[in-house]
Amino acid sequence: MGFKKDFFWGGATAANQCEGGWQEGGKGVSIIDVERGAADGIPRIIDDEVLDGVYYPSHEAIDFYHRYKEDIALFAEMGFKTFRMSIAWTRIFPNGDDEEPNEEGLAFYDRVFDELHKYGIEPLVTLHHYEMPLNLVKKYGSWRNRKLVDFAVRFGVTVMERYKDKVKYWLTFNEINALLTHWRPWHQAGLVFAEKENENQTKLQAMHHQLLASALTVEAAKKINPDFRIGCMLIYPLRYAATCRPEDQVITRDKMIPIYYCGDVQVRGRYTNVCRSLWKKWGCEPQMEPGDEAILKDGTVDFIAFSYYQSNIEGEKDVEQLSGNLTWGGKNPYLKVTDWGWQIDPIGLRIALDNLYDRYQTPLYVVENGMGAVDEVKADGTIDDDYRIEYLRDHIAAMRDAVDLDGVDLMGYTTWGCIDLVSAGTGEMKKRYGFIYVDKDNEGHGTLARSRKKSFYWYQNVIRTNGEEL
Ligand code: BGP
Repeated sequence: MGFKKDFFWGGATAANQCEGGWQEGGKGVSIIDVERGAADGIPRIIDDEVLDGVYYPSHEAIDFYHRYKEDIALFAEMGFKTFRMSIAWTRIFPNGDDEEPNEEGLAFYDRVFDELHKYGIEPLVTLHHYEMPLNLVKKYGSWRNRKLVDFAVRFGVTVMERYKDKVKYWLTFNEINALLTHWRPWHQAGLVFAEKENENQTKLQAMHHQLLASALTVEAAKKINPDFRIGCMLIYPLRYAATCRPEDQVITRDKMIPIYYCGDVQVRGRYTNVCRSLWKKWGCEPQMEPGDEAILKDGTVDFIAFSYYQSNIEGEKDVEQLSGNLTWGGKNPYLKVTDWGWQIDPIGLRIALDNLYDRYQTPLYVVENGMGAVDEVKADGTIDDDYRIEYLRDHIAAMRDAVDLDGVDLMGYTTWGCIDLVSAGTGEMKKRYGFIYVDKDNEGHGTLARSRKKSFYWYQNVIRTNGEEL
């Protein structure tokens, strides 16, 4: 009983939130490099180009680009079996439409993978994690343009060929379904909507292009190395009906449709009744070319990776709404919230695992979970993040129940932001998830020095005991 012997314990990051080095090694400008941090109630803003005198959090981030050796040594000290990271598209194809890849960028990730393997840490690599070359947004209108499929497949095939003996586990698009449910340009994969544009139509079309790119990449990957294991990656915000009124169950199911939309295509290989019901509701559907259905059918994934942070409630009447960043949906009187208004629901993770496994019967991988919180560094340098330990402990216990009691096939668990990094939602450093503290503030001040929080030692023991001692 308990977690598998070869369970993948580890942590997760994304290139644009940790690497920095935005102009180094021939890297091109990414859409994230022109995005400011949220300030004084003003949400993140995307500029047209890098402006003088403006602070962009991604430019230096936590400088993983130069400090990866030190960081990987700390992950190894915790006993990580895996490390989830992404490859910045702009390091490999600076403009996205370049004919040839950038060797310096390829060589950087060679060094990172070699360093991980030195400690026996298996990389888990996301191809697209909320960034893309700014050039593809400006010149082609991002994913609304079918040309993006070819550029993305070229990027995927290039890195898979290059790292075929160094990386076995891949994810095509981070939280791919967030394109349908969220409203940030990077959630919507570079889409900045034009006036009078039919947003829902554009979303469905852009989503179709991403699903094609994912399927074509999976198909090509299997030829590059038949041992590759490739997953989709879904955002999974659980939803409960606010009351036991039958109408509220229907509303809740409806709200889950965009959440399941991509899983249905990427696992089952076709637009299901669930997907088609969204087309009906939105009054539009993606335009397909002959052969597209076959592409989707042939490019299904081996496993489902997902992020889980919170649950919400849905209903027709009097549902008090939450106000935190990236949260949407109603307040649950039985749950506490984080400082950023995200509802804390460990049992919800068990339910999420059950829902996904019951529906798809495909191995699952929890690749993001964690609690963004303000940490206080004491005078002696220690950081007692008991709240983080409590959050993770309860979620791991719920995960164990899903495995032991419900029979879910679970591959691994990578906590989000295992080292403090830039928040995707707000651009802040203050919203910390890490076991490792990074000395840097929201305005970019700090030494970037790393230090171990109390949770560092706690997680080390969790991994040592394969989740037995929480
Ligand atoms: C997920 C993203 C991550 C990460 C996380 C936490 O949706 O995949 O990139 O950022 O959310 O969100 P935030 O950084 O806004 O706290």
